[in-house]
Amino acid sequence: MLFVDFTPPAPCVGDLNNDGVINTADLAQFLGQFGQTVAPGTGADLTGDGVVNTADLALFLGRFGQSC
Ligand SMILES: [Ca+2]
Repeated sequence: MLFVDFTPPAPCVGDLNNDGVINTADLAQFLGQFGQTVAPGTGADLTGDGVVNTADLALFLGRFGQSC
């Protein structure tokens, strides 16, 4: 019997340009939004509090270089 996993892929936190890798291209986007107020959870607001700040940067850097 074949089981198919329909679990949706986990959101790739930090992959801002959705190319599957968290790299310098994402960092450029991240820094472009740093300090800005955005809709919670969008763009570089990785923590979902509506502000792109050092908390988001810490999360971003923790995932830097990973693929997903
Ligand atoms: Ca990317």
